Amino acid sequence: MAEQHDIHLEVKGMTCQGCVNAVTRIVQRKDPSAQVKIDLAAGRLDGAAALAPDELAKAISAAGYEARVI
Ligand SMILES: [Cu+2]
Repeated sequence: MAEQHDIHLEVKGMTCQGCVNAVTRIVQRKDPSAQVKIDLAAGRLDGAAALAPDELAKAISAAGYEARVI
């Protein structure tokens, strides 16, 4: 079984629910079993995934958002 990592990211550039859905899809494409909770107002993503947090931040940033591990 894949190791789960706690994920805590700051994500800048999300302005609406569509952005939240897009970021959620990016995470789930990388790891379909990932648990993700996004706080749009706070610009925060918390959850758990089999990927390293910085790998997820890179994938999200590649889609045009500004993500960093916090
Ligand atoms: Cu949006």
